[in-house]
Amino acid sequence: MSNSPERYTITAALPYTNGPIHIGHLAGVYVPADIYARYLRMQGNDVAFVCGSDEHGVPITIKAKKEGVTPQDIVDKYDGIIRESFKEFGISFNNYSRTSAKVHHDTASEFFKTMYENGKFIEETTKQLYDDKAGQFLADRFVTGTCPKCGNEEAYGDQCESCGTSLNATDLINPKSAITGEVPSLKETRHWFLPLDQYQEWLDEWIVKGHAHDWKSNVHGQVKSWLNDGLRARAVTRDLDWGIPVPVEGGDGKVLYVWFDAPIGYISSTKEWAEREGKDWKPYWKDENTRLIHFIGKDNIVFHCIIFPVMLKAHGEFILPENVPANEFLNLEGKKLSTSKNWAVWLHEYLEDFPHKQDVLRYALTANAPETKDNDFTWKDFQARNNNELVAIFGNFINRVVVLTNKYYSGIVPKPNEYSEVDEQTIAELKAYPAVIASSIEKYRFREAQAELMNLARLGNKYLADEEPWKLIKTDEERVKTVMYVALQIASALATLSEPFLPFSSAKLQKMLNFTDAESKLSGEEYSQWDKIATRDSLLPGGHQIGKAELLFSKIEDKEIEKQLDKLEATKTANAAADKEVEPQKETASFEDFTKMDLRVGTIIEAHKMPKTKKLMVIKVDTGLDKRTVVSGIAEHYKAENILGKKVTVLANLAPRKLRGVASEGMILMTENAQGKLVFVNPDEDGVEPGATIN
Ligand code: B3M
Ligand code: ZN
Repeated sequence: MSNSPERYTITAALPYTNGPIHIGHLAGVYVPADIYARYLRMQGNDVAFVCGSDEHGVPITIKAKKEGVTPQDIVDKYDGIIRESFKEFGISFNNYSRTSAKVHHDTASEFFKTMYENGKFIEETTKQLYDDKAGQFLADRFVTGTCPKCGNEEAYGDQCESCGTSLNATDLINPKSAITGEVPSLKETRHWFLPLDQYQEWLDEWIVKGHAHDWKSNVHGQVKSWLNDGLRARAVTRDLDWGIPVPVEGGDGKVLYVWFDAPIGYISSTKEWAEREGKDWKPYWKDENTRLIHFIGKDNIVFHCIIFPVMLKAHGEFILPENVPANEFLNLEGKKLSTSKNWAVWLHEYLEDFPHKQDVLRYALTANAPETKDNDFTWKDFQARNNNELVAIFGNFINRVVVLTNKYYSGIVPKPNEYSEVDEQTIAELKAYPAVIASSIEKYRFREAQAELMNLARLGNKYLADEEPWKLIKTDEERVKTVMYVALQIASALATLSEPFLPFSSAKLQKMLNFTDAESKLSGEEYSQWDKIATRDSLLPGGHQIGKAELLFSKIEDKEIEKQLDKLEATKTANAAADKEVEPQKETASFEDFTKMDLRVGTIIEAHKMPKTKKLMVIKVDTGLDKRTVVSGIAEHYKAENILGKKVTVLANLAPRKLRGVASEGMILMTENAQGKLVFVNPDEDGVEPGATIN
């Protein structure tokens, strides 16, 4: 911690308002950013933590078209849901704005005009992809094709999400319109280009050389590889009607490219906040001493390390990011999170199933954060993190300390006697934790920082287990006073140091210990809430009254996890059904052909698995004409005893044939469900009797 407070502008990627947010968003961007912002505030720094809804761009218009509503309807709906989710999960933005707000339209237009008037764009008429059938140009997600860099066949017109490369739509191999599926033609249109190539050398100096040691290797490596490929000019305007109109001559019918306007949203959000707080926004974006940090997911690296910095540099009045600690991706139960396939844990749904357990999810996601490589969220791990760490270590320690202090001293912190060697050692370890955790946080290693917090809880747990005050109380009351005093100091340190990671539990614990960090700052103390642990002799002085014990965490039972896994299973089934290729229709059959088939309702009256086969079942069916044997390949899908009495559809006049020596007279009609299970084509309606023909 530097002694004098500093100014930080912390940004978190603006989520697209074309859907709710899920655990991948939290893990990748918002929980790390929040841990960092909360920590810096506790260190006494001046922090502007800003975000907002990203409301322009093709994904919004595609969603609006799909739902038959306007783009504004879509952004209003999801801006509300996302805002609520962030609030529920304690993501402590100083401001959360939205790019459809006037302050943003004004700020982005002004930004563009300044660059335009200073000749920072190349204005050019070029041939762009055009969908003759839809009558519109194809940019961004309106077109897909093969990425020229990595071969991903689902690359978009502006970016390949597989390798992260930023593209011009005309770079795509075998482009296809996402609107009509047609192969696009080329049509002339005029746009404004950001000449990235002119900044190649500067970026090389600033990032490849200048940030080789303090930017994460996954970020530095990607930037280096794009610079090695050579940067090219990128269009920053589009022939679209949803977005910020191009504010210069010739801009009619064109809007700013969403990735030009969105990062400027950080500046607009800061302006909106400063206005509300009666502050000046400019130092947060123009003062060289301000530390600007962008929290993003890896698919946004090119925009935050190349395109936006070039815009800031070209504009000339703004500071540049000090760091861009992008996370990799989080997977769910081994598969990529997917909004379109509903393969996600949606935050609003999580809270319905696990009310008041926001901290548990924050903790589990941080413990498995994809900080340097993609990582996997599993419900079993979520349960284990809660039950084996939060409940069994952190919660258990706090509960013991508070219960025993109430039991022995009616909740009043006892004055300690002489410290033993163990006490001295334990307090020395305690005082080291703020710096240990701070050091990991300041290196953006939040998994490591949180693990150290849990080690502090382990220190407390072990200290109590070793000292056993519940036994000592019978023989050495004076010793117990010291033990409980030391344990209470650890509990108090946990209440403070857990705040960035577990804000809700920290607040509950501070209330239980009857102090809030802010109040606990003795007047004139020249150190932060964070540093008081290492600098003060006593965090909870003897005589301080604590409150009653409340459970901080509760066990998560297996059945709650099963319910989540069942939900995912159902999603898999639904996706399989949606993805299932429908067999093409067979060639036309004449009515005569059809009348030759004699379809009857039958009832299964006997059934047994054919010995020495896996698939075959020998079934006796009452067809209304007779009781006959039919051999059917359903033994892997049904147990004989479960199909007795079932009404089925029988093709009665199929020529008899021998199967493994058993004569089969006819066929029971089956079909296959989405998971590939055979099911009966079944007239299982009341009153349908065997013999009824099926026409
Ligand atoms: N909305 C992409 C995303 O949600 C974009 C981020 C903008 S940050 C300026 O991943
Ligand atoms: Zn690619």
